[in-house]
Amino acid sequence: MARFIRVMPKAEYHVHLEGTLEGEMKFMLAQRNGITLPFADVAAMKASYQYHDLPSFLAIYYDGMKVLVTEQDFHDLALAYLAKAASQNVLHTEMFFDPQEHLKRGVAMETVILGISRARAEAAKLYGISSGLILCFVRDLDPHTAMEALDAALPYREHLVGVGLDSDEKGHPPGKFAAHFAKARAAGLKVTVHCDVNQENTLAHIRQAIVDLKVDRIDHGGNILQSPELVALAKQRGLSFTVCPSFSGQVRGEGGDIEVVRGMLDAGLNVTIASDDPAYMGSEYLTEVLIRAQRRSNLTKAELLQIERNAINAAWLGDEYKARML
Ligand code: ES4
Ligand code: ZN
Repeated sequence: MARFIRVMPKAEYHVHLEGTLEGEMKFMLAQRNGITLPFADVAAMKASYQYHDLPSFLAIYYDGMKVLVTEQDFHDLALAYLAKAASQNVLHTEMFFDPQEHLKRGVAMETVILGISRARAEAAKLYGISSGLILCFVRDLDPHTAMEALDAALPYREHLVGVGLDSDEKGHPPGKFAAHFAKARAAGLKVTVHCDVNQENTLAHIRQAIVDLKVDRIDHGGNILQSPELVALAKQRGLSFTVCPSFSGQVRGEGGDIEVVRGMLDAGLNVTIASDDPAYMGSEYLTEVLIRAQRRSNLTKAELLQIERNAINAAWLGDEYKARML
């Protein structure tokens, strides 16, 4: 079964590029940029990756990304992830990034986007992997800075496929960003939002996302199983869900996404599986995450193929391109 998962063609839509920053690269970039990390070595740093909830994870994740400064840094980060994904037979990936965190530190939007895009072009040539880029609004920062990030990115519109909404969900419903999503849509971008499992008011957030914002995808979203009405609506819309069993497995013990994969599949939802923040989750990339999900939910080979078919179908690419991949 593990071999089947390893060789199966795959696609990934829920991976935060800053969450693919491996300890070794963090040390290398810190040295290159003259930044001192408060750890003796990579092992000590990795040992500090202890989380008990989403905020305690996010604090470590945001602190870690401070070593990303130059265009070359963003290039190296993206190329390393794309090489790893391609080595696992990921044919296509759409990657999140959190520009507000970089703008805040004085790193220009151009530096971030052009570095990542240079890596995307190289990876397409070197490894045959295609990719898209999704600008995430950091929902617990001032919404005004999210609008500034969008405005700064729009001159680079052709480098993006969509916008997302991530970070700490508590007290920050998707509806708070309605104007941001409307502006992104007007520019032809797709929309997805994180509605993480077992956060506060998750069902209300899912309803806002589907009914009010008419999102194109939902990230996580497993609490939808509590509402047959919303399940029916999601199916009617053909919405896909990006479920991250590894992240939830590590942050909340046995709770979270790993618990909902079987139920979501049985409910007939378009489930896709993704790695979220692999460098912070024991370096579990898509193959390892699928192996974890397979074991926990007793997924059959047919179901695994269905999950990856769902993923290919959910790509924010033209139909002609998708037909070639299938
Ligand atoms: C994130 Cl809400 C959330 N979950 C996992 N990784 C993240 N990176 C930024 N926001
Ligand atoms: Zn995420």
